[in-house]
Amino acid sequence: MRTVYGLAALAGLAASRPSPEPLPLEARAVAVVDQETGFTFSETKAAATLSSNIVFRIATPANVPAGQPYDIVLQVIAPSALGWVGLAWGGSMIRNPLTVSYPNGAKPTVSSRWATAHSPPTTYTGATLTPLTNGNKSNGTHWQFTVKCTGCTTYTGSSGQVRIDPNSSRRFGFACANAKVSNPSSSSSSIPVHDVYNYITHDFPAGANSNFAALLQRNGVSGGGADTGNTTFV
Ligand code: HEM
Ligand SMILES: *[C@@H]1O[C@H](CO)[C@@H](O)[C@H](O)[C@H]1NC(C)=O
Ligand SMILES: *[C@@H]1O[C@H](CO)[C@@H](O)[C@H](O)[C@H]1NC(C)=O
Ligand SMILES: *[C@@H]1O[C@H](CO)[C@@H](O)[C@H](O)[C@H]1NC(C)=O
Ligand SMILES: CC(=O)N[C@H]1CO[C@H](CO)[C@@H](O)[C@@H]1O
Repeated sequence: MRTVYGLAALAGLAASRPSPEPLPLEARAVAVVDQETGFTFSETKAAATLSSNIVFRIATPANVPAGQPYDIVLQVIAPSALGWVGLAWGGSMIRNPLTVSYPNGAKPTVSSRWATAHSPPTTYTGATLTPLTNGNKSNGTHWQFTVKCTGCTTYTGSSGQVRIDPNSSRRFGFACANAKVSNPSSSSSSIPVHDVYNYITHDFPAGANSNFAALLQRNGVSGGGADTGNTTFV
């Protein structure tokens, strides 16, 4: 992605003109250090309405070996007005991990789902979501959760095995609804259909953490980089 920008800028110079604006769907590498958990997240904002965003943040271990599965930390901040928000890791609703959450008093509920059609998704056990001891909360305007996910970045999709390359950008789908879920304390609550769905392009490298496993430990969660459970990336 950076190379494409560089070439565009050079082409602009050669023509003695300002370089063109990046394409709207180009991932923007925005790194955010979250003081509460200590993780460096790559952040992408998704428009829920004309005047409000859902903030999606992903932290990855640095130096994931090629081809290896790896855990991530997902942090989401959502406007209180929303009844639920969801992230579709494969960029569409069907046959990829869906991470759905909804407000539940002081602490949001996070739920792993999977859809085989454009109908209510069911529980997906291929991804495990573990809340960190920090970063799950709500106030008058927003609710926020922070979880480790094992299984969000590798899965078997419609056309076989998928592994999100931690060195790349990725197009995700997201969705949200105004209506509240029926049983917010349950991770298997039925959820009403979305009012909005759309796409974001997320840059993974901006969220690389060389001390990923140590940061997990600081936030009360074991595990490390790879799904082997080895803390290779401290
Ligand atoms: C709660 C029950 C749900 C129902 C009944 C439902 C139904 C649908 C339908 C009918 C469409 C096609 C819309 C169109 O063509 O205009 C769609 C698209 C979509 N849905 Fe859902 N959905 C549900 C939950 C979810 C959840 C939890 C997510 C999580 C992110 C999600 C993400 C998407 C996305 C990204 C699209 C657009 C891409 C695609 O068509 O696959 N949906 N949904
Ligand atoms: C990811 O990028 C870094 C820095 O460019 C490189 O050192 C590393 O080998 C890459 N890893 C993979 C798995 O491609
Ligand atoms: C409410 O919570 C959100 C998400 O944690 C935070 O960004 C925002 O600053 C908080 N607002 C106030 C007034 O504390
Ligand atoms: C995990 O760690 C153990 C103990 O250090 C080692 O024997 C094993 O080979 C490691 N596995 C992987 C996949 O790195
Ligand atoms: C499991 C869980 O919810 N852990 C924590 C989430 O974060 C808040 C603080 O932001 C803690 O109070 C919770 O214990």
